[in-house]
Amino acid sequence: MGIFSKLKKMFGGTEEEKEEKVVDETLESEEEIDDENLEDSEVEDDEEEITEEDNIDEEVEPLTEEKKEKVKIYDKGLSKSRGGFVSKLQDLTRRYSKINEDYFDELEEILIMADVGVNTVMELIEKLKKRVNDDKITDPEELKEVLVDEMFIIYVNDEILTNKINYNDKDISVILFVGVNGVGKTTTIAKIASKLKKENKKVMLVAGDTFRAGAVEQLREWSERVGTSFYGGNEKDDPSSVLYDGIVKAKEEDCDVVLVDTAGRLQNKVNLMHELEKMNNVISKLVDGGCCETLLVIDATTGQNGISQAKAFKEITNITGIVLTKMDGTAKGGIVLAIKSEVGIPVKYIGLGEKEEDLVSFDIENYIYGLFKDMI
Ligand SMILES: Nc1nc2c(ncn2[C@@H]2O[C@H](COP(=O)(O)OP(=O)(O)OP(=O)(O)O)[C@@H](O)[C@H]2O)c(=O)[nH]1
Ligand SMILES: [Mg+2]
Repeated sequence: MGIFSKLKKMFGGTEEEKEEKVVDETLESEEEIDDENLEDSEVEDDEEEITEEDNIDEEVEPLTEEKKEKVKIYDKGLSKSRGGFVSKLQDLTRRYSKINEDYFDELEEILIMADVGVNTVMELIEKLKKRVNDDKITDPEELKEVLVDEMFIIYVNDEILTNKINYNDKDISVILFVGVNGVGKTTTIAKIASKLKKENKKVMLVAGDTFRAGAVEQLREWSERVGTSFYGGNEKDDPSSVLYDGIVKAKEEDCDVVLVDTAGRLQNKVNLMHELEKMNNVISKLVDGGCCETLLVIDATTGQNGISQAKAFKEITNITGIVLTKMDGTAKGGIVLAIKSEVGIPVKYIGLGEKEEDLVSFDIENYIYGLFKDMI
């Protein structure tokens, strides 16, 4: 069974549909089950049949309420991409009755337009051509699932890309948020602060963006709304000295986590590099183990531009994770694959809307399912 079919089984449909599916598939795979047997059998029995022998990895675990909620958020946040990128793929399948060179040319174009990234698209097309050849696939309908599976494989690709945030277990956890103007740094900090508060963590927000007028005030307002501690100097203060005082205050207040907003400008790479270096030195001086995460925020609607920002930031500082915001605002949907293959930094959070609960930890299975659920 393909990876996508497994995801569909895991996330898809209502509980009743799932139970029916289990029965159907058991019938297909276990010829010895006769009708009488099936009528009497409970779903639990069927699952036992399925997990026997080679089918052990096809067991479907019921989703917890929390996971169901997550599936819904991905579902809603990716609806634009389903209507754009994914519906183009569906249309392509409808228009071709046989796979040929023209089909691959069009497929290539659709994937490139969907922000998948040129190198990734080339890699994907090559793999698909090989699969078509090896498995003698002629029907585009049949290739759809292979395509989704190969996308998944590209993301997972031998490495374990963790979405876990590293917290400092020896000392206070300091997380820096970097990224260019308007990508969603400040709102992301507020959303994460609110999540941490719900986990009973004591949080301090530090306004390290002393450059843009109003930025300090904006973060102060968020801290009041969310109910966290706050430290901000005055506009035009040196961000590193604000950070120093902020961490000292956070320690005095016995905070668990410090979330640091930074100025979003990249006009001068050398300046920014020095500023981030200085901030990291301040953190290392005050905190055992130093900065535990530097999260780069990028706006999914900016496509290739976002990828270029990630590459540039990666050169000037040690980015440990990416927050991909505004995924709900793009119809393209493929940027996650470009980040994986062209940047190689794990996406740790994804923004699928403006509300606090719309920022969720990134999960490739939810993402692939949310995109392609209607296609296969
Ligand atoms: N639809 C949508 N909007 C988002 C998301 N994340 C952030 N935004 C919006 O993006 C806008 C900019 O967000 P900010 O947090 O102010 O961005 P910033 O990076 O701090 O901007 P500067 O401080 O100017 O550099 C706000 O209107 C947010 O509500 C998301 O996941 N989806
Ligand atoms: Mg901001």
